[in-house]
Amino acid sequence: MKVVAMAGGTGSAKLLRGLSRLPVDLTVVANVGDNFWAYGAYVCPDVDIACYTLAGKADPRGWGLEGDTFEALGSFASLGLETWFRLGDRDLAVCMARTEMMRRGSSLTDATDRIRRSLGVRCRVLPVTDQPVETRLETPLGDLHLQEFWVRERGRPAVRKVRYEGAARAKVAGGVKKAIEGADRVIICPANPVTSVGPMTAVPGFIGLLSRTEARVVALSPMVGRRPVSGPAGKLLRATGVRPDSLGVAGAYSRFLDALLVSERDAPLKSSVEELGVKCALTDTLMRTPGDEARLARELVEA
Ligand code: FO1
Repeated sequence: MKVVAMAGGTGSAKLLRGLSRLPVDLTVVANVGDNFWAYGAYVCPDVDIACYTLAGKADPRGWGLEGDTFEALGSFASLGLETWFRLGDRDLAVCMARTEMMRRGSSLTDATDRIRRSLGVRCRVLPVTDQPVETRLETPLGDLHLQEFWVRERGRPAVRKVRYEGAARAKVAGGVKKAIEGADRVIICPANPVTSVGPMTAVPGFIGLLSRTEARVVALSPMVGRRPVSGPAGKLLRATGVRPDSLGVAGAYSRFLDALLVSERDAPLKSSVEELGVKCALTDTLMRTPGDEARLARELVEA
């Protein structure tokens, strides 16, 4: 079975680990909206956490490499740079290698492929597009990059508006188009609908691909009640006028979604989700152990 997993950050990475243990042909399509320039290097957090997790090298905190050191960061600080973005030394090396490959003419897709192979990752990891797309938030502190909002400002500023800069000029990467067209299942990981899935569906043609594919499109909701399992999804769903719960997620994805796995605590939402034409299955959606990751991966493939 050919499975395409659309992935964002931490929650997605856990599910990818579960999916990678199933006997399926897995392709990961990663968000690029939170890509960020730091210390002269092009950082691609969602591409990287997918690769690090699938290589068994991710730090349990949800970003970066396990056991990494922060010597370069100390040097940047003593040189007077702001160091709120804590990029580890080996992580910095990966990002610098990517920057160098791209400076010499590689696409982000090709650079990602070299990186995932060097880490020993067997499945394909594809950035959704090779053009820059940047999630930017309008706040009382001004127009902020997602990393400035989430890491520097700790997600505190009010958010008035979210936009995906560059998305209108971007193109779905060729490998992504082929993977979705040839898939049996497209799985939307429990990613932030606004900052992880939104930048992908904002790329012209992506929603058409999801709507037209013969693959079943299934998602695992990142919300339990009105709270996200992690990250700022609740606040950002509200800012974009979407109900901050699984019904809101179903509505946001209803144009292309066949089934949604929802927390059993949200059983009262089931009939409203199904009125949107989306099959709703109830389960324990939290991933505390590798057993949970594998169970949810299986349930999604079978949904
Ligand atoms: N998240 C943090 O909360 N603090 C950090 O200092 C931080 C550094 C960092 C470095 C590299 C990287 O790939 C990700 C990093 N993240 C950090 C995670 C990142 O901000 C977001 O969680 C993702 O962009 C969301 O997908």
